[in-house]
Amino acid sequence: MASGIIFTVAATDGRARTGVLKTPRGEIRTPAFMPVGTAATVKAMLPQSVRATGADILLGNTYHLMLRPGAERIARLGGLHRFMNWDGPILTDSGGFQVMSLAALRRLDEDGVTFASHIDGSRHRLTPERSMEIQRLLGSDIVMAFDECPALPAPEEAVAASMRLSMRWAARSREAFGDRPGHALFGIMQGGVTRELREESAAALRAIGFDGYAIGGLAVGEGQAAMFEVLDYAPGLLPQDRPRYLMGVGKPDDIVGAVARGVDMMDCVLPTRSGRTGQAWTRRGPVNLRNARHAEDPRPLDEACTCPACRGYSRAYLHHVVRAGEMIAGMLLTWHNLHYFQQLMQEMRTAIAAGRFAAWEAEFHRLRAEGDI
Ligand code: PRF
Ligand code: ZN
Repeated sequence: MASGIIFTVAATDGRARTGVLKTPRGEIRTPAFMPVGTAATVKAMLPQSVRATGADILLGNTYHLMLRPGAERIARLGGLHRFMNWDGPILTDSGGFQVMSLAALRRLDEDGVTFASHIDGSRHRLTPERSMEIQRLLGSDIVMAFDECPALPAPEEAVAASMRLSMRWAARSREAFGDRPGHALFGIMQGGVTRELREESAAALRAIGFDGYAIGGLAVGEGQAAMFEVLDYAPGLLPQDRPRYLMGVGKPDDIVGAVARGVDMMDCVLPTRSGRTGQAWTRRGPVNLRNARHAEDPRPLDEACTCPACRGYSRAYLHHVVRAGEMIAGMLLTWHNLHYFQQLMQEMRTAIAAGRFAAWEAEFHRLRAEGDI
């Protein structure tokens, strides 16, 4: 695979790693947090503002974009980067996971999945080949293999059958993706919380060969302790010299625990989605700006934060605009949350490079235990 996307691990500290993933559209510093831009927008943010929070790469979704406005239309308009005015790297998820969580009337077979749109009920079909085609039409820099994933808990035989189907789809994804210089294809490990199934999945993916490897099928109902148990061994089943991406994770303490266990990339709707419901994330944990205790508080959300919400506004103002349902509430809190998540990633990259990740992690947990003050 001469993908033209090069991953370099610059330093390790315990199992944690820091490095850089070089793409023709720019460098991704790892560990990386990818803001979610599902519908060709990181909701409530301009692309240059997302960049200003420190994001190197965005995530887009095959499922949403194929339904609206359509992959062929985006291709005719010059591709997803031009369409949404983001010129940095974009990773696109492959659609299977979103079909299973969002679509109605899903019918899964060996070849793919037929489903009804959650937007207008129209019928659609996704296969590994069509998912690769859509992600090519979008112009995605990092393409995800087509997979599926059961919600947990699920019977082990169901998890095994689903994982094996995803591995057959991974081979078809690899074949359909072909050789595309400057673009990467990532395989996705499945197997639930069963070690033997994770081992079987990792071996299947390594035999196919990918530019990077995702850990899928976690944060789907198993809880943090069970997820960390899998992350205690799963990254070690994947090639050392390739990026490892934990899909759909998570809360700040999930992210820190994943990085400590050898994960290089993550994405989650949490900072953007919760910002639109009045929830802020800080060094001291979650803060609900709706709460009446903020009504006359002249202090910033976090006195140590340099984002526009914390620089220019009081908790009292944020409380007011959240309660009044003003659009600026979602804008300011999304900005703050993305800034905090990127700050967290930068602190971890610096700590790993300096060989003091364990001390940094202890301080992270100490501040969080103090709570919002
Ligand atoms: N597969 C894909 N996308 C995903 C997941 C997965 O398992 C998850 C699981 N947390 C989130 N997004 N393709
Ligand atoms: Zn802030």
